[in-house]
Amino acid sequence: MKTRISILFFLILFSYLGQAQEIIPFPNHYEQKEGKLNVSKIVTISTYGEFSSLIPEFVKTAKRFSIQAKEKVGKGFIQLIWNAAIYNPEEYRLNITSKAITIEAGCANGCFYGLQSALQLISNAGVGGSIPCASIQDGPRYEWRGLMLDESRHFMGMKEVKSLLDFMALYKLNKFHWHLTDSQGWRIEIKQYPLLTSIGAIGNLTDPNAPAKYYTQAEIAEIVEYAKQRFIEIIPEIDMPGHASSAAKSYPEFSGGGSERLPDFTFNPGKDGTYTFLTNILREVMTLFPSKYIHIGGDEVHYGNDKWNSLPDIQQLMKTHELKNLVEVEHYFHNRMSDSIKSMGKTFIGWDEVVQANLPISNTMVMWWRQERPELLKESIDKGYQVILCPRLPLYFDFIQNTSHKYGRKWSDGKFAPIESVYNFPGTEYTSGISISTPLVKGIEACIWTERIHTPERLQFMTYPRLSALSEAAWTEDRVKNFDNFNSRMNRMMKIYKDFGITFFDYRNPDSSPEVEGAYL
Ligand code: TNX
Repeated sequence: MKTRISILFFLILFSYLGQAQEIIPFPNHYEQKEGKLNVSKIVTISTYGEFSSLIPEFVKTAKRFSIQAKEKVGKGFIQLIWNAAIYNPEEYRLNITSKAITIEAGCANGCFYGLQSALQLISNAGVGGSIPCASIQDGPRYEWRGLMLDESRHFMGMKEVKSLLDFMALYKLNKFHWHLTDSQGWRIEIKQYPLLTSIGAIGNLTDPNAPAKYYTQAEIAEIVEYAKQRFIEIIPEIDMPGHASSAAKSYPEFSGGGSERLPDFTFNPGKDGTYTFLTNILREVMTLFPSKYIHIGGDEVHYGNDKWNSLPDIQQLMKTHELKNLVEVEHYFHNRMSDSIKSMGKTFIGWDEVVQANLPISNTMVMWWRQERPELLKESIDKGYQVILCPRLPLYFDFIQNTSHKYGRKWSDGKFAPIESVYNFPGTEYTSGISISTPLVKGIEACIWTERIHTPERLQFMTYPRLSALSEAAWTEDRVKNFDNFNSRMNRMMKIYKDFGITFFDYRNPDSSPEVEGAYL
């Protein structure tokens, strides 16, 4: 079978010239050899058996260029070869000889990553250019290489999400954590509870009366499939029991009230009906997302649970279960939700507030976000929880990336999140004294909170190029990482951004890319 197909969008930009080894994230073993491989206009990919069904899956919409896929081994310019001896599903070996590029992997994921590297090399060289012969042996430093997007505070929509997924695929990032609910808007259709979207999806942080914006279940399914083709797993987050105003105002019978500043901020942990309501929601959510994980937030409940002190249901709950204070009520809530998640066969993920809730070790993952509280990271590891590192500094992309920027966040001491600190993560600055080289630390994740990001343009400005630095932090071992070398590889990456109309911050020439205005100061 010989099909004319076209390749994953941006990778083949034959007009650019550059150094062949300009791969981002940089491979973990790269050895240059004698000789070179010339790149001509037609690139064929050949494979057979295990990987043959893979090609049409990911080789999709063309930009400027098309390739030919052949189902015959040994014939293509790029040859995909299944190698059962490569156990890590994400690992690949890539060999460039003067005749061809071979990619060996034991799994489709590794093959996909090998292709990403090969296609970067080819596009860097350009038609008529050449790639130095080399041998690459590569696999990720972390198995969890994540990006989170908050679509509640400001809804970004399908086009932006797909574009993020495309760049995640280029960067070998593999977990998209989707913050779909929060006080400012409920963004996922739940058929059993239609008011969640007919009421709860109205508004955003800038305009509480903005027309309802949310994803239908059909749209969610489309995005999940789009991600799957790029070897990205989507982990939905339904935040509870705080950050819940949009749901609590849709179904006030489950509201646990709020504070003066944050009305209806919580669900009511004192009512059995609340657990049924939330479990039914999660059950529907789980049918849409094949991931074994579900994130239930759990953060910042104390911001708006004053009302719990006076709600009779909660006072009764405290008596019955001998709960001494509101934190214990919170923990009780987490345990009940954890039970229900476990009974549905999924793993519970929560923000680092859940560390002290006594949740089952085997079924809980913690996201450490409070960089000023390293003791919570230590406690998570000591207790045996699996952990993802996503400390605000330097991994929250709503923090500014340059001193001249005004609209994003800064920490109280003036610290923010420049690209270099993302690149150097985990390093030791934020995790000093804590042994993070344990298998319990599954990986790292950057979070894009959108209180101060109200348009796709600003979303991109805050994301790029820090996402490229994140990818290298997540994929590449310390012994190979080098910020100066990364900087030189960014020249080409910025051309890719330009070519695809991405608004990015040119961190080496700040004046050339002024800050895209934020929602408010
Ligand atoms: C903290 S991270 C939050 C979010 C905000 C973010 C802004 C976390 C678990 N909670 O609700 O959007 O800071 O940087």
